[in-house]
Amino acid sequence: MNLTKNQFKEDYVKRLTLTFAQTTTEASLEHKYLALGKLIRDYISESWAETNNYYTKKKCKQIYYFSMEFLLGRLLNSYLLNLNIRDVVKDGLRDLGIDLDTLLELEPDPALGNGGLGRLAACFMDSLASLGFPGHGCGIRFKHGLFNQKIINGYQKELLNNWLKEDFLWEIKKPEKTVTVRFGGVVNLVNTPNGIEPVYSGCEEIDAVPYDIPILGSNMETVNTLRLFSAELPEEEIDLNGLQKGDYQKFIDKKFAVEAISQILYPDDSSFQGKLLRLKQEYFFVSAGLQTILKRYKKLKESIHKFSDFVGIHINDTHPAIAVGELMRLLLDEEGLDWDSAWDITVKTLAYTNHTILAEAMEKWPYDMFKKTVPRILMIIEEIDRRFCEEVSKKYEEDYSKIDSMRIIYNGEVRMANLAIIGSHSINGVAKIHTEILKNRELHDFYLLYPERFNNKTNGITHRRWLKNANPELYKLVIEKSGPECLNDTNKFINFLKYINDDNVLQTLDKIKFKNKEKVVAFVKNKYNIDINPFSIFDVQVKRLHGYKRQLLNVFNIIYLYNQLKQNPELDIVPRTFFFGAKAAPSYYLAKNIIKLINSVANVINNDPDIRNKIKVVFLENYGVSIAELIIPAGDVSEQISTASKEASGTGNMKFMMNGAVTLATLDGANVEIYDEVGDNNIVIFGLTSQEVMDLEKNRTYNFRDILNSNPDLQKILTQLSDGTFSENKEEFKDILNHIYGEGDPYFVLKDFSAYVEAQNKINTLYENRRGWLQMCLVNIAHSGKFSSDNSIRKYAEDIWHIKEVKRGE
Ligand code: CR6
Repeated sequence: MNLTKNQFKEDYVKRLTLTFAQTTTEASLEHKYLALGKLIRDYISESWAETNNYYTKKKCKQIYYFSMEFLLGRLLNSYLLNLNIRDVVKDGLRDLGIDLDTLLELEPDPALGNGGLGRLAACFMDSLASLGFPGHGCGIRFKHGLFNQKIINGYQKELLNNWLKEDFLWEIKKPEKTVTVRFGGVVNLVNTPNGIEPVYSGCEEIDAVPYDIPILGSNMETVNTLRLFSAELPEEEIDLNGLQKGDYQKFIDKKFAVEAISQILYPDDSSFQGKLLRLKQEYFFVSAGLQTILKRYKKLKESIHKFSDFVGIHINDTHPAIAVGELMRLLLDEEGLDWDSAWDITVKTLAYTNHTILAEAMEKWPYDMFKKTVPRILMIIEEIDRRFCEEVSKKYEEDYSKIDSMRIIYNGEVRMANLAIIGSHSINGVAKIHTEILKNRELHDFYLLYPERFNNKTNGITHRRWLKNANPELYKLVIEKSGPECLNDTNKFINFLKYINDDNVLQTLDKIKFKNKEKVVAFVKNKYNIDINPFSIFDVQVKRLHGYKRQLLNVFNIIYLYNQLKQNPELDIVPRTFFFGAKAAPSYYLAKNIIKLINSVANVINNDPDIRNKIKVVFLENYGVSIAELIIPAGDVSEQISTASKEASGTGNMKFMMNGAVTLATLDGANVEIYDEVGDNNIVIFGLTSQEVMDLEKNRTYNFRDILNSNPDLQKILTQLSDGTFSENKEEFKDILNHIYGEGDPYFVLKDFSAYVEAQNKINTLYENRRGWLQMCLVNIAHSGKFSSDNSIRKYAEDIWHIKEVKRGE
């Protein structure tokens, strides 16, 4: 956008005065921030309306990305960067005596997601708009996002997230676009002159009110929409007469029950609890989204049979898989299509991404709960299932085990992954190895049945947020050295390799990293009063806390190091700071126990004079997008140490790589592709391979005691978990001990321990060679462009959605 400093200043002062009747000297910081936000919103609004009109006028095929989670992060800085007015705004505000960075800190960070899956959806939104693709998001406007984590005495406490306490600047409520979503009741199929029609009785009807957030592309032209639905009680039910008659309590109960649907995000990442409210949430936003899309489609005046030529709907994991049933319902019941036509449209419209192979994450709803909640959808799914079984039995005759493994309704449960697969034309995994495991193992039967539907789309991250926004100096260096062609094509980051032997560039890299580390040093001092050494290796593991991600392996190595230093305080090691950031699902006891262990170990190590500050351990509270933006640019070592085969892709691995960290990893998820890119010399790989893990699991031959018996270091560590070293309460770490002794070390922490220690030693050696280390960082940055979500989105667009970039001028 073209904006001069003077124009901006004029606009800003006017906005502040009009909104708050104040001058820049009188206004509070909050008002200064709000005025800036409102002004930027004005700047965006025109393009937003134009984009929508253009899509409709040109009848562009539009994609709707249905996702339970969108972990957007703060938006103001992204908007400024994408409008290309950040510098002008910063200078203009400075003239007015206002510091932009201070205002940016005032923005709430909307935490409408748990982890990688939600953040991926946000990166995809950014890439869609920046590349000029007509692609929007559809989800839930949770009143309370993911809980805020507070660490008290080393334990995680969950506090209610209240991101909507103040008005959220970027959303626009669209009450006129409200649709009704129906739950429960009884449905009878009745013969009418128009054919068989469902007749509902005793249903609960809920308003789905849309709130739109503009997704502004860096092309400064496209503004797509993220539509989040909020559950409200229909107005006609607010019967004031009733209230006067004393039905007040009933009214309150009802309002509470309805609003509960969009009240709170379930705090589970890669795990599933069959909670009724969750099923309602899923149906709620899927039904609202599909109804809205159909309404919009009607305006095009095209035949319903051509629906999939104009609309693509993406199912992000199984959470929106109920879309298969709901789209069928709309086409059959509302549009009056016959089954075969409706089914054809449904399959052509829908596409599904699988994000995990973990059995505990698979959504399977109890049949009775499903029937009670969405009776008409169940009827339809039963018919889909019946037809599917009929089709498959023709092919496999009496092979019931095959049919049983694939059918939707089985053993009293409705299996959502099976529904998504049967109802979609495309099924993709999120990294090469993950897709291979799906094809060859987890979904093998489906792969044999529908080989053409399966494809891989490796995840990506938007370099605009994770480099340009989070690490502006590094971004500037990369662009300056690798050429302006990088601006539109991150694959050209590879040009940066030319500087591998350029000492000036290497020194600059070093300086940038050091500055980023100093920011973290100041943050940690200010927040936790811990002194850390900016010259130490910043070794970072930030992600959700989960057994398979093996934060425990990391802690065991720290304890091992501690023991070594205690034995020999003179030991010459490269100083290290170990950072952790992780939220645990509130009912995941093992994960919470690991958080307690990290904090207890930190407490002992950080305060032990024998250690002489050679190692420090820092737990960063309330890890989310904003903390990620601080710590990732400062990382030297990126810990990606999941049990091979369990991490579908990972995306933190890509963010660290792009910011010049060296990856310490197992060959899991997208680590494999990072390894393929940078080669053996620029990554440190250790541990069991996926195949080895899967073989051990299959043969049940792993016995952790074999490892323990032959490793005195490990024996000592496990003993220390109950001998008072880290907690006076000897029972403190019982969940962890039970995980090893009771469950038999299911994630192979002990098995991979020695290899991990060795890998960490290798990191020390590599780090000591400064020039060599900086060269590794440079190689990683140069190859990271491959993992931009722009690349992922281009592939989704071409292979799955069949959409083209839209240039409004043409
Ligand atoms: N937990 C995967 O575990 C992947 C993201 C996004 C996850 C992770 O490896 O990078 O999805 N899976 O594809 C689920 O949420 C089910 C995740 O974030």
